[in-house]
Amino acid sequence: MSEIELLVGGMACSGCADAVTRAVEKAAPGARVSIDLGDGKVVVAGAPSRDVVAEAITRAGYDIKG
Ligand SMILES: [Cu+2]
Repeated sequence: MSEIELLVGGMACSGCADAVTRAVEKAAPGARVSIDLGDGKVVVAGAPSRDVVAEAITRAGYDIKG
């Protein structure tokens, strides 16, 4: 399965990264999430679609920048 890469704004600390990870894992069970806080980059493997991931992150309170 291909990787989905998003730029996410508003992640300030590891607590934010955890919240984003949990939100994505809940929306896409079995997905693997890795986050680069410095770049605001979220890489997700194993999610059904970019929309599912983006919606989960938005609902968790963070902005999709790209
Ligand atoms: Cu935080």
